Amino acid sequence: MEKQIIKVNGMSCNHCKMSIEKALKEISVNGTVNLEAKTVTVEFDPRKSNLEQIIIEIEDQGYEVEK
Ligand SMILES: [Cu+2]
Repeated sequence: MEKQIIKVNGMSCNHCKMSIEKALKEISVNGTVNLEAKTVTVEFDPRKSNLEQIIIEIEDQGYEVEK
């Protein structure tokens, strides 16, 4: 499993947290949102998912990923 911490802007409440975590789960990524730190910690199998795909998934939910 690969672990990465992504900086994400625009997450403000539990709804944001849940929608991102749910969207990531759908692409087999274990994501944990930290609202205070404005981060998403992701754990994934690099054979099944990749960071690019994860960023797209988060942006599709309407949030801005800091690159
Ligand atoms: Cu929200």
